[in-house]
Amino acid sequence: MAKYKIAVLPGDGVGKEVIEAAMIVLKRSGFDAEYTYGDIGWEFWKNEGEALPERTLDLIRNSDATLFGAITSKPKDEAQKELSAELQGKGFVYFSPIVRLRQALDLYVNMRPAKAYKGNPLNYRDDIDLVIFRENTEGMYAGVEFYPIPEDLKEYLLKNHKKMGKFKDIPARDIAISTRIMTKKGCKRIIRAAFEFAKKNNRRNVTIVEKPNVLRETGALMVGTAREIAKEYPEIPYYETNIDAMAMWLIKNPQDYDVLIAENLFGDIISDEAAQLIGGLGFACAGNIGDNIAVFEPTHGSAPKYAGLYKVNPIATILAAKMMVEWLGEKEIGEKIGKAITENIAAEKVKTYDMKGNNTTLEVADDIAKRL
Ligand code: GGG
Repeated sequence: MAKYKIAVLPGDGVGKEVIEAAMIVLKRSGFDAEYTYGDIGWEFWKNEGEALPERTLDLIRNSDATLFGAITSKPKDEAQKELSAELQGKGFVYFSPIVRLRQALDLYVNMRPAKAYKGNPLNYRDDIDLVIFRENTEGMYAGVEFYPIPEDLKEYLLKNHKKMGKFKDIPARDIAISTRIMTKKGCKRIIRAAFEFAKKNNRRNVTIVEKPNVLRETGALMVGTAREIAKEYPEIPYYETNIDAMAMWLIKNPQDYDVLIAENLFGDIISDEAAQLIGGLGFACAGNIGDNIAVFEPTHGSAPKYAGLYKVNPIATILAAKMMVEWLGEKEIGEKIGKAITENIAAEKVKTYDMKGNNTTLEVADDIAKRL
């Protein structure tokens, strides 16, 4: 019997291709696993009215870890039109499967490393090595939104919040509200995870990225909680930065930062910015991690225009596979994969179009696998 049970969710578009590539590397790496493929993505929405079927959630729950490719996601109205004729009008509503997956399985950490691999001509600098801990279940992506807003909500806000006064003459039907819901528990666990990671891995510093001078309540909760927890790790230098300043510092001196903690939306934005500093989305991976369940993925989407062309860079997904084996405790195998990736990049021979190469997704994977 294999040591690990791994769920594999290729998803849509190039998701299928990058997963095929990562599997070449995983199977050659000595990682002892049995793989079960699961359903997620657009075809399941169209045919079943559910892009993330319950059977897939069960597969993830019953596996040691999951490797996920990419999904196509469309706005609600567009999604509705593409639902198969027999499911139309039956009350099916489209939800982003990736957001639902994170929330349904309570995968509260979204860990996004941005490490510059030596010799990558796409690096902004060669000395960038930071890890973003993005809160993954609440904040601006909690999903509590209104448009139009209910009359009684408008009334309540007019009565209870003086800042609402300026909207009093605008009809409720013309007002949209998105909430940024943050809880003490949610703040505590993402901050704790970041400090524990920093401690275990001898990282240089931890920075909380927020905006408490404007987002006075939610921002204060996050920063206040970070200050409390930071006191338990006096050996780790702790900093606070506003999100807008962080966007600038990441360009000015990214090498000075190490572990960053951010709310869901802020973390989403700075992790794409950080990805660009180390070669773009072809090098950006993420671990969605809860207490016992974890799903690893490239951060890029399904890139429909490239689907079927075997053109996109598989390194982000191979890095996701590396993160997965390391999370499972297989440090040596992870290091071996990391070394093979470093060699492939430094050789500058077998590379995809984003690196000004002509090789296919699978040729890059083969080259990395041969170096293991
Ligand atoms: N591998 C990550 C992925 O597939 N991302 C696509 C995505 O996040 N789409 C936006 C959404 O589903 O809300």
